[in-house]
Amino acid sequence: MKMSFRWFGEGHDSVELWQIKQIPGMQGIITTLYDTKPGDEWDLEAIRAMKKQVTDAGLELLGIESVNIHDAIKVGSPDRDLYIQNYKNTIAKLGSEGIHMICYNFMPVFDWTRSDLAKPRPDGSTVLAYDQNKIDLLKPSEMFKQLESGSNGFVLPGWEPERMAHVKELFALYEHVSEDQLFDNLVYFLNAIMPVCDEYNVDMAIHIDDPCWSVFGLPRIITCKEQILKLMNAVPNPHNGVTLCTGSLSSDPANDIPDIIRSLKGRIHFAHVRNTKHTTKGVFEEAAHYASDGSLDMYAIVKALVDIGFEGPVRPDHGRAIWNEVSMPGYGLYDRALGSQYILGLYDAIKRA
Ligand SMILES: [Mn+2]
Repeated sequence: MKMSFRWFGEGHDSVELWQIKQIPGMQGIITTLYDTKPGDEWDLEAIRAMKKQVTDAGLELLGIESVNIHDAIKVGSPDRDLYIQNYKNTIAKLGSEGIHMICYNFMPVFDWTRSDLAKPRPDGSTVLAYDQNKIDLLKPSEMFKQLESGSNGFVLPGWEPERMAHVKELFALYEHVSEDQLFDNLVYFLNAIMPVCDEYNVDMAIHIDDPCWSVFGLPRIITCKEQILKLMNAVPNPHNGVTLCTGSLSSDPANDIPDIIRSLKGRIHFAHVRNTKHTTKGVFEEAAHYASDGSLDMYAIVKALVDIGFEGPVRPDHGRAIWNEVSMPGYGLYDRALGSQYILGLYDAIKRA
């Protein structure tokens, strides 16, 4: 596996590339062009500048998270082919610049949902947390306000204010979209882009829905082993793959993560490896990567990735806020650096055993 770090780009991130470079074993960066809107075709010069910035820092640009999908594609409206063409052009440009992995998600309206961005833990650290009971009391617009006020001044990915200004219209768009229709629209999209992925050798890696059940009545489809395999079989091209996010999958404790990893040999193109702690159904919080701090068997997860021969990028995903660091919630330097070392320690020991 190649250890990587998500970086939001200059002006969007409290962490700098030189700091990331000093983390032992850190090979590369996962980033995106934050000034592009879903549906836009990416500019070639901007892609080159982004890549140069990363390589000048002695790091490799290991993939994009994310090239976001326009709602027309998710809803399946008549203008979707225009946005799919833009997406294909972006894939071609990324591939021609040596960038071969694109993470994306197919969740309606919200990329991810949390009820708390800074839940205190007994040791004084704070973490992102989810409590379905709290979410049930909120309207989507209230949740957005809550997240925005807790974001430490950063724009949270997937929660851009321009987008949230239209949250009512977005909900109306999805009013008549069933889970089956959403799934069919995803398959339509993937079938349309696979020839370009073949030509430029670009792996598409869909992120697991977070949390992996319906929130605010919106359809959710990438939630469990059965659904993931259904998508892999519907579009059997190996460029149609997964971002295996252990944190998102673990939101439903019924998901046996090592088993899911083993069922996806050759189809995992990117891994988010982190730990969560569960209390009751629908209630969880993010934990330190160290296995005993949460509910996941981190050894079994890394072992399964090694056993299926996974060699793609992995990132520690989120971290706790520790040592008074102020950052975008979940995306500080310190705890993600610690987490990367724990994952690499497990990886080295498993490889040598
Ligand atoms: Mn993730």
